[in-house]
Amino acid sequence: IFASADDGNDAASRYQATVEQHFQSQYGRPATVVVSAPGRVNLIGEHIDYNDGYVLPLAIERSVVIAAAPAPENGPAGQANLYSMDLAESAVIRLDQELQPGSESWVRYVEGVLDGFRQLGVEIPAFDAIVGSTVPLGSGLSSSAALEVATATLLEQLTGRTLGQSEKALLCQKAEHDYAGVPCGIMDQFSSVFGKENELMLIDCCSETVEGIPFNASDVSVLITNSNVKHALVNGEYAARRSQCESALKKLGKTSWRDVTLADVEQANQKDAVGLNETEFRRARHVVTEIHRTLKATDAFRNSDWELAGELLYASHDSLRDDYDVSCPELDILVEIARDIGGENGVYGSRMTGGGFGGCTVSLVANEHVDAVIATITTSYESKTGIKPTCFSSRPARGAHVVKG
Ligand code: GAF
Repeated sequence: IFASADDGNDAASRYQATVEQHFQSQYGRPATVVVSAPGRVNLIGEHIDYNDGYVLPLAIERSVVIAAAPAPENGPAGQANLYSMDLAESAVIRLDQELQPGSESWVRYVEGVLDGFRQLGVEIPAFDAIVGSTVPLGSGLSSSAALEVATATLLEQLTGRTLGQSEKALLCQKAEHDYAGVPCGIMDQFSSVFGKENELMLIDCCSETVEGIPFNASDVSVLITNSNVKHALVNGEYAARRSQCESALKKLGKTSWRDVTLADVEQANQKDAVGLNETEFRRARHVVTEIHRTLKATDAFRNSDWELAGELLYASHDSLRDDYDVSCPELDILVEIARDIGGENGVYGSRMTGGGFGGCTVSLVANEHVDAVIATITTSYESKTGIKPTCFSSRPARGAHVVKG
């Protein structure tokens, strides 16, 4: 846990220096460019970024860092050489051929972004790179979006083609669709691009605009707890949720979830009405109630009303568990532990965050209780599941940027 803003920034600088040094020892020359792009944690507005909703994430003090340099004159032409520090794995991307989706590895996120630049008519020069990440991989904190956005930020430097912020986020979202096969919304890539210190982001997923919500609260922390479980079939389930929602919206006779009320959904559940099946009814109920909760929670955060914000976090979790079916026993246990600790011991609210089926919870915790809360969560979760959780808190961090170059 970083005790102060300076600790967080120091840790980030140290990590950037480590990745840069790794470049020097691997390739025998200094990196000319170093870029950093953060992961994110979503406070509320889950599974509604692809349902015309609003989401309220913050970029976190955990990032993907890439150190790179153009290939040396005498090096192998027409390829990008990559090395992942976390996976201890090298990869070569051939730049003298067409890029094609198909890879199953982390390299697909890089390839997807390279292809996005190519489709803009930008020529990619040969380069060498080291990739490092302090975002836990595959834990619902957007490690893949951070890698995509870091890659795009690197390519801006290497090619001289600068993208608009939304353009960059959307290019990265397309990389995720085309190369990872995940039909995601815009939240993760927007968060990694638009993040600002001391601000939450209210992202309007219809207009694709971002409003900064000040959050430099000295009295509460955003505590992230990794359940350290990942359940299979996540991607298939994600795509299934998307199509169930599309089908429900169509049956409701609307073109946007913004125009659907809870009364519409409830009516549609009556016999002989438009015929939402039971699953579609619950999906629809999650979408409309979560849109409403997100706007209400945004006001609560604006007003530093932590009790109300916390209640809405719990309500969001219940809806994701019961109506959207994207939680899992381990996440439910973490949220129950938070509820048991309770407001009187500093926990205002808690919920699963990100795509679900494992990964992390996010909790709103009074600062003076954070250490005690972490201790209780750790002991309790381990005794109930046999798994050690990982906890850290994060303030809102700066979005993707060039560290050197
Ligand atoms: C994943 C997706 F990538 C996001 O777009 C979002 O839908 C999220 O799951 C759920 O809110 O992170």
